[in-house]
Order: sequence, then C-alpha cells, then structure tokens
Amino acid sequence: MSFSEQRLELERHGFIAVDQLLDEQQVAWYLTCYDRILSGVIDAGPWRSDLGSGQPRKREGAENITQVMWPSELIPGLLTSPAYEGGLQMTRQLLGSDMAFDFDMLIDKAPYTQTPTPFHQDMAYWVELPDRRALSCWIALDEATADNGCMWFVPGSHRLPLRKHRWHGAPGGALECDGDEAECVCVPLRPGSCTFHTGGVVHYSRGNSTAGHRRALIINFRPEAMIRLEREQGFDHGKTRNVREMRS
Ligand SMILES: O=C(O)CCC(=O)C(=O)O
Repeated sequence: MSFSEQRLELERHGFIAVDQLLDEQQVAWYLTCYDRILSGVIDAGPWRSDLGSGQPRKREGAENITQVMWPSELIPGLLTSPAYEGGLQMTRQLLGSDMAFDFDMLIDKAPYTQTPTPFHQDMAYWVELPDRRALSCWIALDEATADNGCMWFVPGSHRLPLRKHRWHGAPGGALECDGDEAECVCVPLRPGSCTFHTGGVVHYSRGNSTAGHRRALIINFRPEAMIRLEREQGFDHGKTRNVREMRS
C-alpha cells in the first residue's frame, strides 16, 4: 500500500496495520530489554502499574495487565532505536513533518491473565489540545492474536464525538466507554508488525487466555507544538505525576 493509500485509510478508519516495522533480530533485542524491565532487573518504580486493577486479581502479587510508562527513560539508546525512528518516520509521512515523540509504554498480558483492556479512546486520558493529531504505534513483540489480546478497533469512531468515559473500577485505573466486538475489526499481528491508531478511535483488547505472553511496545507521536503545550499545562503522561486522568 502506498503512503497516500495509507493516509486515506487512516483518515477513514482511524487506524492502519503495517507489516514488519521490525525484523526478527530487532524484535529479539526489544524482548531482551522488555524482560529486564518485566523481571524487575531494571526497576521501573512508579512507572509500573496494573492497567487491569479494576478487575479481580488473577495472580497473587502480580499485575493483571502490566503497564510500564516511559521505557525510553529506563533503557539507554531506546529513543534512537529502529522502532522509534521507523515509527516517527511513518508518522511524519502520515500526519505531517511536525510530528514528534511524545511518550512511550510497555503493556504485557502475562499467560492466562484473562484481563481485557476495556473499550476506550486514548483522547479521554489527555488534556484538550487545539490540534488533535496524534498517533500511537502499537508494536507486537509476540504474535498478537484474538486469544492473547491483539487490538480491536471501531472503524470510523475517531470521526464521531468522544464517547462518555468512566473509571473501570477505582479512580486512577483504566478508563472505559461503551463498545462491542460486533462493531470492531480485529487486528492480529506477527511479531515486529504494528498498528498506528489515532487518539480518537475506539479500541480494546481481549484478555490473554493462552500460555504465552502478549508483549507490546507502544510509542506515541504528536505535533511538537502540542507536546510543548501539554507540558506547559503540567501534563506529561505520568513522567512526573503517576496518575491516570480523565477528561470527559
Ligand atoms: O495493549 C493493550 O491491550 C491496549 C493498548 C492501548 O489501549 C493503546 O495502545 O492505546
């Protein structure tokens, strides 16, 4: 698919899938970094939390869904590595040359944790900005399937008003809005492949009901001027304030 076709599809559906952003060797390197964080060899401190805390605890002493914000602050060299450079290059082709790195995160669904990521729109977590362009590059480091928690998107939902969001459990956990698999497209991915999704598209993933991990690296891009504006308002995606917020 050409860039102009990808641009059109992104505009129409609010997401696109891209094959093999990373090759096998690169994926292996990211997994090594990932596992040093997951195992605690690298301590993520307050950047590590349970995105699935609104649901009953599945494993004693472990998260239902492990979310680690700002891995690029934990691993030297990550920011200039192929996923970040390749993701930024694609984002600039899709949304303009002023797009820049905003924040990153890891989300792991451990074996048999059976914890869905609730339906939501990323924008619901963010401050209101005059320029709403934003893209999340969601990179599968394991094969992502319906059964271990690949992404599901509601095509076109980014062109409709933001859905009403509520806390999924206690405040500070995940946000959720109404949504249904029947309105979604399910996007399984091979390791190293990715999706790019806009801040307004409704999405969700099932819980992991398999024996393997579902590890994803997520890199978010936004116009440079909007990143400056966010930071001026004290909003830095948990870098210095470890809280999830709700806008609507
Ligand atoms: O990995 C997941 O299950 C959810 C990811 C997500 O919601 C996002 O990247 O915006």
